[in-house]
Amino acid sequence: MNVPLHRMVSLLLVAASAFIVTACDAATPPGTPGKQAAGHAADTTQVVHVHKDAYCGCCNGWIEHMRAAGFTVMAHDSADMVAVKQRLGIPLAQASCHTAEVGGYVLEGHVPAADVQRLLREKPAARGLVLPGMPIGSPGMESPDGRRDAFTVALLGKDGSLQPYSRHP
Ligand SMILES: [Cu+2]
Repeated sequence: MNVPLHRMVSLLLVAASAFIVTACDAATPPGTPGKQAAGHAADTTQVVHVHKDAYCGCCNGWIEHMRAAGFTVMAHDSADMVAVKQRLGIPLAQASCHTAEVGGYVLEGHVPAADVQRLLREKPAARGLVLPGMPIGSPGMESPDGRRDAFTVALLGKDGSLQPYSRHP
């Protein structure tokens, strides 16, 4: 059931965000916990601001993942995510569902918290991290059958260039 969704995603990324949300919701397991206390002590002093569509289920899954890793997350619903991505300098070819800001960096999509922590620790001269699409098995995109697709998070340069940042088998 995930294969058609996965194929659809790349096509949908340049389409209306409402379609992305629909695909997103379809892949989100029901019963995702709504609240989870952020109790871990970590290098997460900076608030993660997440821009998302109000009806995006997997966006909430990623938010819970970030909170579980110790981040403080503030969610901001937007009816025009394409405009948000353009404002924050996310190339549309790299688009996913939600777009986040933390510590002067942008985060596109279901980037694992460990990569964000490394980013904030190493502080490279870059615009941020991008994980285009919505890879099955990435944080917030967990599959009920346990499937995990390989994916690579890329470092987005200030000039729009991309280079591999972390590979997730
Ligand atoms: Cu998503």
